[in-house]
Amino acid sequence: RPKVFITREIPENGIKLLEKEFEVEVWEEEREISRKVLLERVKDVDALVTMLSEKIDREVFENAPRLRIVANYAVGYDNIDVEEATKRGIYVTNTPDVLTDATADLAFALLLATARHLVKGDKFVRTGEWKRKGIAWHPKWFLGYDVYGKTIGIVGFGRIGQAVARRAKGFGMRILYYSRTRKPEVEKELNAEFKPLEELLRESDFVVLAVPLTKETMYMINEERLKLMKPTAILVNVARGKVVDTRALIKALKEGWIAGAGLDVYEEEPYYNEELFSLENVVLTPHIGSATFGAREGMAELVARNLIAFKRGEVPPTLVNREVIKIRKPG
Ligand code: 8YV
Repeated sequence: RPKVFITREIPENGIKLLEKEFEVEVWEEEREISRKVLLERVKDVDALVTMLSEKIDREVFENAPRLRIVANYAVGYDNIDVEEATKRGIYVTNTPDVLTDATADLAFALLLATARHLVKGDKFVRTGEWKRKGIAWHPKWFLGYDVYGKTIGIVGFGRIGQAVARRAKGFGMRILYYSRTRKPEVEKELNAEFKPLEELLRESDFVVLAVPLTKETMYMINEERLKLMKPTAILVNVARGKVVDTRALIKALKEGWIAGAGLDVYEEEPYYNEELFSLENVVLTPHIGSATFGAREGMAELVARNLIAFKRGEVPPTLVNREVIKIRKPG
């Protein structure tokens, strides 16, 4: 039986499916696998299930002469050198769809939490600050930004961007979007207007980033673009940290070019930045966009379905590099 190595403990449902067809090995430690150990462990594997925290590049491929398929346990695959994989006839798959709603929910949670000072309010209650003050309420306390009926600008209008728009519709929002390609059918369905990025930034009360990390989107939100945003606007990032120039963002938050930010992703992860953490107008989560029971199980099942399809000589359902089929047939 072919051997698959899984670099993290993924939900049981995926492992069970894989065990029917593969010899399965799982890295069970809580800590990430080190580069050195990864290079060692891939030596005799036919398939690999990887996480965003692992760089899967030429060196990994060179150490894995039997490797035929890499199934990323994520929708984004900026951790994988897909071009190099394709050249070598290695299949690469990801986990779209199953995590779309979970990620869009988190984007909205960050949007609401930032706009309405949820975290600051929670701290105020639980630390006893409220009681110490001895005042039941004050009309000027914790004033936040209205959400209902405001304008949302969604940067990246793929599955997750569109799912954010669906939620925004329920909030009576005007929906603007920017994307590489215009999507006329969805524009109609969601009542969304396409805008060039600069215009979107100028007009939006909330800007949500939902683009993949590519050469084009790297540091897309820089100082110049942050300056275009409204001083009352809130930026939400559930995409990748490197889509935003963090130094410029901190400046923008400190100097009031924008009102706040809700971030789930960072330039490096794990992330630590005292300057950012000292700001009260940010809400921070540790890259948990897809961290729901349902999404994680869906991801595990999809990873397994991709590997099993490949083993049976079928095209994996969520293959990223279709060009690879010309180089090597699945199986
Ligand atoms: C990852 C993500 O799945 O899917 C993505 O692209 O960013 C997350 O949902 C998670 O970090 C595990 O790799």
